[in-house]
Amino acid sequence: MAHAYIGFGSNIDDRLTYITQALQLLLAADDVSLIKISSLYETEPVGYEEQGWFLNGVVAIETGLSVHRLLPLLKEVEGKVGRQHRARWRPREVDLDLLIYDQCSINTPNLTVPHPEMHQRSFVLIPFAEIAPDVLHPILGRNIRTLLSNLNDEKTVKLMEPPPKIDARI
Ligand code: PH2
Ligand code: MG
Ligand code: MG
Repeated sequence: MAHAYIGFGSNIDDRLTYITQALQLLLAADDVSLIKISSLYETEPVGYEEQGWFLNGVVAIETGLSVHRLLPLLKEVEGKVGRQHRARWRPREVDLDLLIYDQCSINTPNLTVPHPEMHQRSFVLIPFAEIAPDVLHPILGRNIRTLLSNLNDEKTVKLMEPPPKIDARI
């Protein structure tokens, strides 16, 4: 069994509903079980800035799926929740990004693991550090807590208040 960490985000319409549906579908899949879900954070958009704020978080799962099966599952869940195709970095109903899969390091045209930008983004590292501060980044050789404390990202990331209750069961 592998441990995988998936970042999720939404910045359109009812963000919480999209995220809840995506987590329910992911966790209902064969060979995927929940370890932990972070709190949700309201985050300022990074990259293309003329868009609404995101809700972001990170989920830790245990899975028997290989990376090459997990990735299509994430895309399938995004589609089922209703993600529309738009240009890169534009608003999205839901985005599921594979951040870390055990200590695997993979670099192919379709897939880069660990996620190439994860260590530069506070909207990823803050929720990640909340649930799994000791996980090592397979390439940088630092744990998530250290990556976060070394990070210089000015973008606002604030805990969602009041904390929503995400029911990850279907
Ligand atoms: N995702 C992006 C680009 N910018 N900004 C925030 N705050 N949260 C995101 O999830 C996000 C982003 C590309 O996937
Ligand atoms: Mg993304
Ligand atoms: Mg993505």
